[in-house]
Amino acid sequence: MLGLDAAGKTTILYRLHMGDVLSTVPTVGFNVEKVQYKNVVFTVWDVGGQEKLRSLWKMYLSNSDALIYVVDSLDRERIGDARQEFQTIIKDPLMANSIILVFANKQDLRGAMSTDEVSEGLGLHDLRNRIWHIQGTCALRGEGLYDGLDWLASTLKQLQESGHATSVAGPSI
Ligand code: G3D
Ligand code: MG
Repeated sequence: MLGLDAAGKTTILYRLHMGDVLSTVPTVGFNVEKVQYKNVVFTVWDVGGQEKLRSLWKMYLSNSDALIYVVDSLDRERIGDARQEFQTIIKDPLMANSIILVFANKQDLRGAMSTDEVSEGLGLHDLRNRIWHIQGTCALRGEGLYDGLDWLASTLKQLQESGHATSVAGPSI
């Protein structure tokens, strides 16, 4: 799970009570949580805002079958920055086969970009040969989070059943 600073990643992690928290690794600058929801074990990397740490995101990407990218839908000024980061991440060869879930967060706030505007802002519609989904969320109230994860879980299940190569054996991302 990635996204610009203050997009809502930590709030989302906190809101997700996806069954048991399997492990928590508190580390300076970022949190790593393993949580299980349905058929999927999520390893959630909540990367902090420090530039130096953010540039290490490549390390986190190996073995991920899905990317959750979180956007602050109110922050029209930084949607360009979000687009740049998002496009860099998904174009990395390590991410070539990963499916993409975008949380257009902070939908509760007046003036927030719609999911269509966020899709436009990130350039989602221009992606070729990628499986993606955008979900409006309000992390504060926990709204939309499980809808997004349901999409992730069922899409990964379908891909695995159809023999699509996933980077990890078994139902995990
Ligand atoms: P980050 O981990 O991506 O950096 P945080 O982001 O989870 O720390 O969230 C940044 C701020 O946005 C927090 O406010 C948090 O409460 C708020 N926030 C997160 N999700 C939502 C949402 O869906 N709606 C609204 N209105 N606010 C949200 P503070 O004031 O604690 O810094
Ligand atoms: Mg955070």
